Amino acid sequence: MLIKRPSDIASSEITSEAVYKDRRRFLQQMIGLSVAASLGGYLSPVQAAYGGKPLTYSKAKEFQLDEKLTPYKDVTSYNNFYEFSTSKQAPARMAHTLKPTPWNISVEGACAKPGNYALEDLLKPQALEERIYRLRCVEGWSMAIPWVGLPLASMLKRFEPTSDAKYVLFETLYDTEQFPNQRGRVLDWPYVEGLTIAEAMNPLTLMAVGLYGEVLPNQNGAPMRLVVPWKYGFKSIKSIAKIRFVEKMPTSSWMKASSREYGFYANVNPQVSHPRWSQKRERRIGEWGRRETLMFNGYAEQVAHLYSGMDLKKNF
Ligand SMILES: Nc1nc2c(c(=O)[nH]1)N[C@H]1C(S)=C(S)[C@@H](COP(=O)(O)O)O[C@H]1N2
Ligand SMILES: [Mo]
Repeated sequence: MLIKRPSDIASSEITSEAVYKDRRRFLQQMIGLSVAASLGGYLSPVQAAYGGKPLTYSKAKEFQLDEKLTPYKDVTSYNNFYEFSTSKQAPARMAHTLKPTPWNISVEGACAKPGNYALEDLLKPQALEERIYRLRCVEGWSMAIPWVGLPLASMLKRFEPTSDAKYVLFETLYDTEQFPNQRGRVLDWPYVEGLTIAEAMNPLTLMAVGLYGEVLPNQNGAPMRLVVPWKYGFKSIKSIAKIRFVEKMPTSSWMKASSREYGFYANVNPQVSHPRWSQKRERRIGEWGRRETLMFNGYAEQVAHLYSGMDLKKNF
């Protein structure tokens, strides 16, 4: 059981605001200590709570980041989630209409094990890990976020994709009761994204179910969202209800909205401008000034080989 129900939570885990703040400081110190003490690829399981339901996970040693984390408050109150609103402040206020439990994921297309899966069953045998990733929005801001999730590859492998599976398509839930802005036409709903099978299977690609040690807040894409850290933020689709293995390159919602501005690959690239603005610099949320944007958002070592010989200006 990964996600604790309220009845499973011992009263000792329910803390007052003051205790919680102290504990937060304490946990940050503990995390620092255990990083120093670790020898293996993973550190021992940690449980932390920042306000939501706590998750049990291990810190993935390879995927830490020597940068200040974006404060929890900013991560959970400055969001892009057009199913609620195009305002970045609104999702945190509105996202209570989303009901992330129970949640089913429909798996379709070129695989041996299609079906309708309960999220719980997909997570049960898997060990969650914490990875700190940069998230770079195409609009020019960024964050550093401690996600909790599992490698997308380990989730996809159990569906046994066939050799026809050249791409993976993802869809957000379509439900105008839970997502009121799906009644409007700001995008062609449901939100669709896609990856090549090699991108999906790359060890960096994460299926996140939490952040800051707790179950994903609704506004961050509960109960399950993609995190593809070398691509612009819009590739990291939230509240996924469908996964389909396909032979042809999917057309994403943003490609449909403006194919001139948003391509399939959407790799972070300071050398390739958006038609309306430069991508050379970014503003880290919660900090002053601007920093240089890094090629592939700083993950070139892990992913540049996926695009060798490709014209990145054409394949933006
Ligand atoms: N379904 C869905 N997924 C989405 C979006 C959205 O509007 N709807 N916005 C994207 C964009 S543009 C960004 S930058 C990130 C923001 O994630 P965050 O709010 O957790 O920081 O989510 C991405 N995933
Ligand atoms: Mo974004």
